[in-house]
Amino acid sequence: MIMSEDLILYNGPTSPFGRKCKIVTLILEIPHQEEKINIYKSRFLDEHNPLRQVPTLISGNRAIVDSDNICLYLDSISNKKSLFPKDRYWDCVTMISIANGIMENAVQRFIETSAIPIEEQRSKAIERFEKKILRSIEWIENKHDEFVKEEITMDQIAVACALDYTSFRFSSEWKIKNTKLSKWLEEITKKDYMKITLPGESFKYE
Ligand SMILES: N[C@@H](CCC(=O)N[C@@H](CS)C(=O)NCC(=O)O)C(=O)O
Repeated sequence: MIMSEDLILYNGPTSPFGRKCKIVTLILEIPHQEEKINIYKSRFLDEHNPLRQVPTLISGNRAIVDSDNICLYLDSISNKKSLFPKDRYWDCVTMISIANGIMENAVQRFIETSAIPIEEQRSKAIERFEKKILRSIEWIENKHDEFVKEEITMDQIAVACALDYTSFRFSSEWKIKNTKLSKWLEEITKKDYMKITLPGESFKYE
């Protein structure tokens, strides 16, 4: 039996990658402690994760890094139905990677536009981040009927986090053209696991 003191999820207040992991703990009802840390002041984490990133999961004396590995690990220790459907496993993990790519580009775009003095910002890079985000959302929209099922799965969790983060840090304009995803996100954001994990106040980039 897993005890809450066995697992510590180091998370950030706005990380979409951390949100994915937290949602998995909620859906699979995995007891754990969550610590929201200021990553820029968390030198203690380097010993476990030299990239010093959230999310990082500590399980006993093992550290698990990267949100995908954490979600797989949480799924593996749960006795609930897996969030990775066997019959469409490769489509599911591919969709997760595209959703992760949206998050990575949105994070990079946000850093470039909010933490770098305007005269040093790279407009070509910003344009590339935005193109990748919008092209990926359109790609997911076209696959909507394949991956949106009654039952929640890991790819749906990743896509919901990616879309919500895009609206939070970049723009909600993607909703105009991608109406199926927009409607679906509206429904899924009513779930407790989405409400409980809404982004909080971020720490200053340093
Ligand atoms: N591939 C990683 C990405 C995690 C990531 O980029 N985390 C960001 C917060 S959203 C972070 O910790 N940034 C601090 C830094 O890289 O210095 C994952 O999936 O967990």
